[in-house]
Order: sequence, then structure tokens, then C-alpha cells
Amino acid sequence: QVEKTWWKEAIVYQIYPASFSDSNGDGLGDVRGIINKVPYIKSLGVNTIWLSPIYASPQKDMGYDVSDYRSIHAPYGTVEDVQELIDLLHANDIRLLMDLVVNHTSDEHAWFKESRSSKTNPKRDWYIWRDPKYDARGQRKEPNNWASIFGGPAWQFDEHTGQYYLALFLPSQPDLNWESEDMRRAAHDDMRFWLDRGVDGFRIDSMNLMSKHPDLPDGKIINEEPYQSGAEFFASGPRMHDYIREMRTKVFDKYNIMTVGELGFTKDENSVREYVAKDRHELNMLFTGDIVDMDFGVEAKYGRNDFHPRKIRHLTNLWQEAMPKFDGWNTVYLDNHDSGRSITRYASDAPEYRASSAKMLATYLTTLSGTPFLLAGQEIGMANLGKEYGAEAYIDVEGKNYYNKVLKARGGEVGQMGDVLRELQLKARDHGRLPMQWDSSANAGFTTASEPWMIVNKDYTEWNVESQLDNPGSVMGYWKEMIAMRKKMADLFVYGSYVALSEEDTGEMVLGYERVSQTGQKAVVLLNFSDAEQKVLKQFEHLTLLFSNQDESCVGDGEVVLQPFGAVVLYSA
Ligand code: ISL
Repeated sequence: QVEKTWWKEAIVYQIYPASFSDSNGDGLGDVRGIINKVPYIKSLGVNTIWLSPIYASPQKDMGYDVSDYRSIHAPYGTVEDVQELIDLLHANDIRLLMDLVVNHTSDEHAWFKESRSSKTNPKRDWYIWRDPKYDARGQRKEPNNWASIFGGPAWQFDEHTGQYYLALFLPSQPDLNWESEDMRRAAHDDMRFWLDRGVDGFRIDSMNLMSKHPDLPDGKIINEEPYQSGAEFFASGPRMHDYIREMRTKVFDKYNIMTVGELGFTKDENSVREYVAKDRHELNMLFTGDIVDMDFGVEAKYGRNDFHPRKIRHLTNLWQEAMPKFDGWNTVYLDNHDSGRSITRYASDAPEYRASSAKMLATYLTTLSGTPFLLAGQEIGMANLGKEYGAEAYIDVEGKNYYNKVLKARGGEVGQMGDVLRELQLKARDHGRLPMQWDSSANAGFTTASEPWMIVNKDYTEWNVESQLDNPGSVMGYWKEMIAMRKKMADLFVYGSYVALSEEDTGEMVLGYERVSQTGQKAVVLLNFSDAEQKVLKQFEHLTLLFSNQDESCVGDGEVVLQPFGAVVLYSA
């Protein structure tokens, strides 16, 4: 029997603050913009918001580089505005999760400025400083061979004190040293600052990178590159669980909050168990990330690796079946701000399939065990930037760094970059950060400025909130119904057990599973991940049609025929 709690019943709507709604016409979204849209958010039926970082930041990584955890990036608003948002959300029974980015800070954070000022500064050990190494020719070298996740070395030399600091992401995002108790205490205080203001939990960024192997050994050499991942020495390191437990006992347990950790690199069942098994008292849930990586290349994200429904069957079964073994809890998601939109990558945004695809994926997200997360815009079927956009449309640092690296290796021949552009068109982080498409007016009603901070996808004239608002047959109408159904039938869809259907039951291109409640209600979910009609091999007698994105006529006599990207939910009481 699964224990009931509010965070299991949460349906989370992720807002990327720069791109949601601009209230003051400067081309950038802001807190007031979110406040203005609370009635809209409420109308969807979602009951929780995850807000990507809004803290003071030089924005080298869109706010994931925080320079002060207790103040707000001025163009977004003020702490008072955020308090108003929290109170308004609570008055509407909506909870707010903030992004907690404490693996690293910005190099403009006061802590880092002090730390870098001298070797004897009391905050020197709040970051990870090491002496240089020297090669046989006496050339200065990094303390080890680790690569930055965004490209280049993970170490940055600081002339002032003659040492290197570790920065696993951008050079301007130095990693904090969680071994320092003073540093941990300061971070805990900053967490309390927000929890005391009523924040209902955190999505913990790069959660499992906070504990590095104390010896910082060289990473295993896996290719010809000058720098190697090294993740085996910084992901889920030796003290990681101590840090989480300390956060829990010293901070989180004093509040009724929800925690979701972003888990990178160590995604095996046992690692996952250690973070979310109920008896471990660590986190409520995790993003294992593998579901957004299904088409990532083997070595690099932008390497070619096509999606196949078999992959989503494998990962869905893996985590749906694993969690109950240790009383853990899943997240269910397909999109976030770090990649392309799932509709383009795992289904289809071609005009004839777009609405069906969006609804089929919505069916997936709302009928599994776990807490669903949707990225703003998903509820109207927002898709990636179209193929007509060239490399210059992509402004995010991750994709740009990769593009420029390959371009350099190919001698600057732009004409030879077609394969890389194809990968950007699928997976670049820009797609998940496109301005929200509110209506068909200029710049999709996102801003009144003539120049929004980033490109607005030109499909907005057709795909926008306004055109779907009063249309029950629209993608948004479907989302609203699915969300309402999940809430109404929580015993089945939230708390029911999961039973996989095999490829032999469904056919290769169809994902199928059953949900079964304590009282014996049953739902069968069948999702066609292809653009061809699929006849489901297994027969389903004594079940009636509960929900579908397609014409009812395709279900009869226990036989189900799915239209392209069709979704069918069958039911028996
Ligand atoms: O973005 C990724 C793949 O495209 C991931 O490798 C990502 O860098 C990793 O999951 C960590 O992401 C988080 O921390 C980063 C930030 O840039 C991301 O936006 C955030 O989600 C550094 O804070």
C-alpha cells in the first residue's frame, strides 16, 4: 500500500522565467509576468510550479550561475515580488518549488570574490583550489585531466594566487567545496531564507555532484580528447549522502516541503535507491535524466543516435518497476529547459501529426506512477524551432560551444556543419527555452518589446494559448481533461500499481502498460510512437474506452487499432 502525500499528487508546471511572460516590455520575462498568469496556470489544473532560477546572477548560464541567493535578478523583480507570487499561489492552492543551485556559484558571488582574494582568506576552502602540475617540459598543467561539462578543461587558472579552481560547468561557475562546514552552514541559511518565505520545496540542481573524491584523481581515458569526463570521481562521491542527510535534518525536515534532485551520471538502480528509498530519508524524488537523453549520442549529447520506442519502453519499465521495490517515488517527465522538445524528438511536430503527438505524450505523462512535470508550452504543443532556422538562431552556451569546437576541428568550413546543425535542431537547450506563445500578436504576446531576449518560434501564429483556450478538442483541452482525470481517479493513476505490457503484447512501436488500483480498478494505456497505424496484438475484453486522442471507431470487440501517434486508455471498474 502506497502512503499518500501531497507531493505524490502534485502536477508540476515548469516555468523558465526569462521566457514565460514579460510584464514591463524589456524583452525578458519577469516575476510580475508570472503573477499576471496565475489564473491561466490555475485553469490548467496543475497544482505546483517549478521555477528555474530567478536569483541575482550575471546570467552566463541563464541564472544557474548565482551571485546572491537572497536577492532576485533585477530585471525579474524583487524579493517582495516573489513574496507576492508565493502568497497568491498559496491563495490559489498552488505550491512553488524553487531551483536550488548549490553545486556551484557564479564567480561574481561574494563568497568566491573573497575566496579568490588570497590563499589565507577564511573562505579560501569554500571552493576547490589546487596547485598547478608541471609536465616534463616544465609547462603548467591542470591539477587533473577532468573536462568541463560545457567543453574545455574543468580547471581555471587564477593568476592572482597562482592556483587553479575547479569549475565543472562554465569557467564562471566555480564549484563549491562541500567539505567545508562553514560553507555548508551558509548554504543551509540561504535555503531557510526561502523556506521561511513559504517556498514549498526545491528542485536541486546538479544534486549529486557536490561530493568530489578527495584525491581528485585523473579521469579514465576513454577517447583522444585532451580532457576526460572524470565523472567517476565527482558524481555521487563519498560524502554525497552525508550532505543530503544533513540538509534534511538541519533544514528540510523543519518544513513540509518536497525535494526533487537532478541526478547526473550515476543512474543505476542502486544509486537511485540510495537517494529515494523511503527508509533512506534523503529526497522525495529524482530526475534520472535518461528519459531526456534517449537520443543523445554515446559520447557527446550531439552525437547521432535516433530515438526508437523500444527505448522509452525500457526506461519506463525500468523506473516504474524499480521504485515500488524500495518505496521510492518517480518523476514523470519528457521535457525540461536543457534539451529539445519531446514532441519533435520522440513523436512528430509535422502539421498532420502535431496535435495527436502532443496528446499522446500528455497521456503518457498523466497516466504513470510518479509526479508529472510539464514544461510551460507543452500544454499547447509547442515544438522545436523549425528547420528553416540556421545555426545563428542558437544562442545557448552549451550548443554554441559544441558547434564552435567541431567547426574549428573542421577548419572553419561552415558548409560541412550540416550534421551538427541537425543535432542542434533536435536537442539544443534553446528549444526548451523558447518564449511562451500566448497569442497571435507580435512576438506571440510574450513581450511588447520589438526585440525579445531570444527568438520567438514563428509557428506561434497558429500554435498559441489564445487559439486553444476555449477549445476542448485542442491540445490544451486534452491536457486539462487528463489532469482532471488523474486527480479524480487518483487511487488508480497516482497510487495504483504498474504492470508492463510486453512488446509481444503491443507490437514494436507501441508502448503499453496497465495501472491497477487497490480496489481492483484497472486501466490499460496504449500509446503509438509511430506515424503508421498499429494494430495492438493483445485483445482487451471487458474493458471500456476511458480516454483517447483518436476516433472511437478504432476500438472494438476488445481489439485496438491505434492511429498514427494514437493514444487509448481502456478501463474496468
Ligand atoms: O544540459 C545538459 C544536457 O544538455 C546537462 O548535461 C546539464 O548540464 C546537467 O544536467 C546539469 O544541468 C543543470 O545544471 C547546469 C545548468 O546549465 C542546467 O540548465 C541545469 O539544468 C549548471 O547549473
